[in-house]
Amino acid sequence: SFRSSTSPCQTSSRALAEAMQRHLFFSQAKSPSLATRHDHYRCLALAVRDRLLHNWVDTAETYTQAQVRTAVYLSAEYLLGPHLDNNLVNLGLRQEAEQACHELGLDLEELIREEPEPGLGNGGLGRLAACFQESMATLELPAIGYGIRYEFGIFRQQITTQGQQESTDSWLAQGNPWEVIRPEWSYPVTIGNHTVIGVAYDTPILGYGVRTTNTLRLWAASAPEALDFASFNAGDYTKAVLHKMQSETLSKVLYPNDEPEQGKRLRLSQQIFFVSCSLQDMFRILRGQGLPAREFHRKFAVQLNDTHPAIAVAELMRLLLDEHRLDWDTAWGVTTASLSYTNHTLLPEALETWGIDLFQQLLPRQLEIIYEINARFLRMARIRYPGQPDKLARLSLIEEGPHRKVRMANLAVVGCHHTNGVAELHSELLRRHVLADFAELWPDRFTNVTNGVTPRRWMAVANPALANLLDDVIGSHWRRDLTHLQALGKHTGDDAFLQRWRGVRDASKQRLVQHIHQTQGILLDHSSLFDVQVKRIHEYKRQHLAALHVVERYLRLRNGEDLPPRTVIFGGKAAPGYAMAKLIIRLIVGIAEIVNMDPAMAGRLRVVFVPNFSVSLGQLIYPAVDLSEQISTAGKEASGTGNMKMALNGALTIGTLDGANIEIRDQVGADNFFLFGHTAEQIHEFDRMGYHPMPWIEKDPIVREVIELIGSGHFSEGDRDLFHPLLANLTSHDPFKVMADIGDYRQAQNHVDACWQDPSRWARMSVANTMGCGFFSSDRSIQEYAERIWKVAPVPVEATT
Ligand code: 26R
Repeated sequence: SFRSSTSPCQTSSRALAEAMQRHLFFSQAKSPSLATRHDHYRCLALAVRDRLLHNWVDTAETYTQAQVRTAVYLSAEYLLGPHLDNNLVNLGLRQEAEQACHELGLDLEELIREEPEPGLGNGGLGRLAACFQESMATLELPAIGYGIRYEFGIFRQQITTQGQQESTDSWLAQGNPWEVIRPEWSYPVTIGNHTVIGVAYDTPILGYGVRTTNTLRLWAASAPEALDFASFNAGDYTKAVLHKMQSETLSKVLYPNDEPEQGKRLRLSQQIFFVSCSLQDMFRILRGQGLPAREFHRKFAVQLNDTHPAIAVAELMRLLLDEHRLDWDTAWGVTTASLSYTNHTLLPEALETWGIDLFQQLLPRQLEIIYEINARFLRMARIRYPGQPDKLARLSLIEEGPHRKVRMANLAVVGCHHTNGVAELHSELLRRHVLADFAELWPDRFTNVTNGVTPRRWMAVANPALANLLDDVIGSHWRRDLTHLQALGKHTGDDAFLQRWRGVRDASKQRLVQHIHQTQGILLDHSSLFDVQVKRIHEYKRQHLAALHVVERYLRLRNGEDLPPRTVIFGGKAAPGYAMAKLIIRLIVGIAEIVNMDPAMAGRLRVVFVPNFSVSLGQLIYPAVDLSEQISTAGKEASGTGNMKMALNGALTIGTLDGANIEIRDQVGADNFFLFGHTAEQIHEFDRMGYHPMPWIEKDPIVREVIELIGSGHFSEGDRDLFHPLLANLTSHDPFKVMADIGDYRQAQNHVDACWQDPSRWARMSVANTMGCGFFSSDRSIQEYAERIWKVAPVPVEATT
C-alpha cells in the first residue's frame, strides 16, 4: 500500500539512509553535489516523519473510534525546542540515525543543530506547556494542544557592549518539515467588525516508547477572501489585498512581554482568535462523534494555561447560547464542568486585565455575557456576604474606577471547576492572598499541582552520557518512571561509580567550554565551579543579587583572598520594554569585561553572559551546571522549572525558600541544598511594616564597597551615570529586598566554596540531587491533572493502519 515504506522492519539504519537519499531527490529536488547541510537535515527530518506517520494516524483513528474523553490544553505559548533529536529518542531511533548519517558521511549532531527551534513562548509558562504535551503522549492520554502558529517566535537576542539588542526570529524561513497544514479545518472569528479565518497546522507530539502520537494544533490567521473582496468596491482590489494582509498580522508575532501591558489590541485579538478556533474545532469533533453540544463537558476537559485563554469562559458560553441554542443554566453548567485554570504568577501587576472600552470594541457579545455572568455571580455572593461591599468589589469580574476593566483571573476562577497553582507555596499564597476571597467562597475549587519537566528532553536528549551511566547502574526504566532514580541511593558509597559520575559531569562542562570558545571566543576552565543563572531577566529573579556577589568576589580576590576558581554564567532575555532588566544585562556585561581582562583574575574568576538563551542552549548548559542559582525574592517565583532541570542533572542549588525550591530541598535533603534568605512570610512582613534597604547597607561594609565601585564607573568605562537607576533603586526602595538577603547569600556562597574544596563530597551531594528529583517529572504533574482535575484515563493506541 502507499504506506508500506514505514513498516518497522525498514527502520534499520540502512533503510533510514536510503530514505534520506530518496528525500534528497524527491523532496529537496537535489543531487548530492548541490546538497547543503540544511538539505541533509530536512532529509533526515522527513525520513523520521515517514516513520512516525503510522503512529500519528493510528492515534487519531483510535481516539475517533473509541470516542474517548480528551484533555485539551489551551496555551498562547509553546516553547517547543527542536524536534529532531527528541523524536529520534522517543521513537527509539537515535542509534539508527547516527549510523545512517555515518554511512552517508554526515554527522548527526551537526544535522540536529541545523533545525531552527520553534520558540513560540517567552519562558517558564511556554516551556511547561511543551513538557506537558510530551508527557500526555507518553502517558497515552487522549489529548490535544491548541495554540498560535506565530510566524515570528520570541525575538533573537544579541549582546554587545551596549547590552541587549533584539532581532526577529524567522523560524519558518526555511520551511518546517514537522507540520501539516489542514486547510479543511478552518474557522471564522469575528473581532470588532472584522472576520479572520484560523487555519490549522498540526505538529505530531510523540510519546516515549509508545505508539501514542498526539497533535499540537496551532492556528494561523488568514483573511476570508471571498467575503473580504465583496466588501470593497470594484477597483479597490489593491486596498482589499492590503486589508487581507492586515488580517494576517494576527498570528505574526509572539508578544515578548512577561510584563503587564494594557490596551494591546492585537494581544487581546490573538487570545480570542486561538480560543474561538479551538472551541469551534472541539464542537466539530463532538459533532463528528454524533454527540450534542450539551455533552461537551463529557467529551472534553479543557485546561487554561494562565489567563491568556480565559476568554474561553465567555466564548464557550457564546457558542453554546448563540450557535447551539442552549439555555443559560445548561450552558453555564457545561462551561464550568469543562474548564479548569492554572495560575502561573503571584505578581499582582502581572494579573491580566482589559479595558472595558477595548473589550466593547472588539468583543461586544462576549462582554455582554461577562456582565451577565458577573450579575448572577454577585447576586449569589451578596447573599453570602450581606453588608460587605468591599468584598463584593474585590470579587467582581469588573474593576471599577475611572477606567473600568475586566479581570481575567476572576473570570477564570468563576468559570472553572478548579484553579491550581504550580508549587505548594504558590498554591498556598494564592489561597491566602491573591485569590483569598474566592478561596473562602469555594475552598474545594483550589488545589496544587507542582510543575515538572520531561526526563526525555531534559535528561535522555540533553545528557546522553548521564543517561548511559544511569542505564548501567539502575537500568533504563527511569525514562518512563523517574522515581527509579531513588535506586542511585545504593551507589553513593561506591567510589568507582562516583568517579564515573564526575567523568560524565566533566565531559558536559567541556562540551559547554568548547561551545562558548567557538561562539564567544572566551576560554573557560572546565575544572572551575560552574555557577549558573539562566532564565528570563526580571528584578524579582534577582540577577542583580548574583551580579553584586560577583563584584564582591572580584574585590576579595584582588585583596589576595584565596577563593576556589569559579565561572559565573548568566543567560536570559529581557522584555524589550523593561529598562531595568536591560540595565541588569548591561551591568553583567560590564562586570564580565573588566573581570575577564584582569590578569589577577586569570584562573580564578570568569564571567560570561551567554546570548540568546533558548531551549537548545538549555540542553547544552543544564548538564554542565555545578551550582544552580535560584535566588528569587521568597513569594515571587510561582515555581521555576529550570531549578528542576539543573538539580535533575546533578547540580546543587543555592536558593531561597521560594516556588518549587522548597520541594526540591525537601526531596534532595537540606544537607544537599544551599539555603539562604528571608521567608515569604518575613518578606510579607517587611512590606506590611515598611521596608528600607539603608539599615541593611549600613551594617554591611562589603556591600557598600561593591555599590561604590559600580557607582564609580569601574564597570562602565568611567560612566558614573549609567548604573545610577539600578543603584538608586537598590539603595532607596529595593522592592525585591536584595539588601536584606545579600549577607545571608554571601554566607551560603562561602559554604558552597567550602563544599567544593572537597570533590568527593561534592560528587555525593550531586548524586543526591539527581537521586531525589524523581518527583519533578512532568509525567507526575500530568498524572495529577489527569486523575484529580480532568478525569481523563489512558487509551493505548492499537496499530490499525
Ligand atoms: C499578563 C501578561 C503580559 C503576562 C504575565 C506573565 C504574560 C506572561 C507572564 C509569564 C508568566 C505567566 C510565566 O511564565 N510564569 C512562570 O510560569 C512557570 C510555569 O508554571 C513557573 O515555573 C514560573 O515560576 C513562572 O514565573
